[in-house]
Amino acid sequence: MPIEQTDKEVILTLPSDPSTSVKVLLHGANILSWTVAGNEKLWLSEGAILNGSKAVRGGVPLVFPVFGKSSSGPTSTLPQHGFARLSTWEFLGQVSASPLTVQFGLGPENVPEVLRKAWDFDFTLIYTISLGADTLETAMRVENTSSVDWDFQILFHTYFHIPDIQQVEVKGLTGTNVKDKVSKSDYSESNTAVTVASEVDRVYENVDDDVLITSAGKARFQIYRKNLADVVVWNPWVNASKNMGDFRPEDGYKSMICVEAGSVSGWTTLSPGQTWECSEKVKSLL
Ligand code: TA6
Repeated sequence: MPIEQTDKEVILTLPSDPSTSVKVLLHGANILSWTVAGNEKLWLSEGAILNGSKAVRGGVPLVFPVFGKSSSGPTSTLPQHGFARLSTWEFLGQVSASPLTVQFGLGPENVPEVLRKAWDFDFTLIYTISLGADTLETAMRVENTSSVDWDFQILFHTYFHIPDIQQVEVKGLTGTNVKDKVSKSDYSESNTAVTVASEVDRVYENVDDDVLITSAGKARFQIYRKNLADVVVWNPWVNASKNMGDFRPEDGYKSMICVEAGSVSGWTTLSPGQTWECSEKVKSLL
């Protein structure tokens, strides 16, 4: 069955290779798993809470309408990373067989009341997920269905599974401006590859090149982005991992890296009736 649906999840399985699949939790429309020929490509915490009571720690959490915490404006009363990952999305069905593609939808009626009141605008999100032989494409269509302008940020908060964080390099970021949340500084990335040997929490702004993740010198993931100018790189390392109750095992930071495609360094304004689209396509190379 290419598409299986339960009351909590939707599972896509390639007819040509049943060991290539994607599992989506309706809570947050959070991709929990992406396998290619039986190999898991995403990292999901063993302590992830999947009962809808909080955001999922791992896979591909969705960030909308705000990245991080906003100190002012309509999103300032929302929790970190907004409400998209805290809401139960509607499964809208299959839209194509090849590539195997499904859609999920979110509107104010799906958002928990306290969050809807905190950001009280009308909107529609249509989230499209496509599974190829060695690719996963995620796309979002954002529509302002209200009578006033509103601003948003958006990001796919992807947790990639990698064998050993100390062998990872992230390429394609050279020369871009960095907002470094650990050193609390801004600078231009001078390294030809970003490596991780301590906590890393950086927003790379207006990244022109395609991003490549390598492991032990071998290309592992190629990331293609449309309308997602920014790339966030995050690894919590030892202490932050310990301090997150749902980040397990505590040394799980050794097996993951978040490389997140987003439009987060500024704000996008939508007028009534206006739509905006973005997409990220990840090709698994190993
Ligand atoms: O994307 C990086 C980041 O903003 C980090 O600052 C860290 O907070 C991470 O997201 C996880 O955030 P969460 O709200 O999921 O614990």
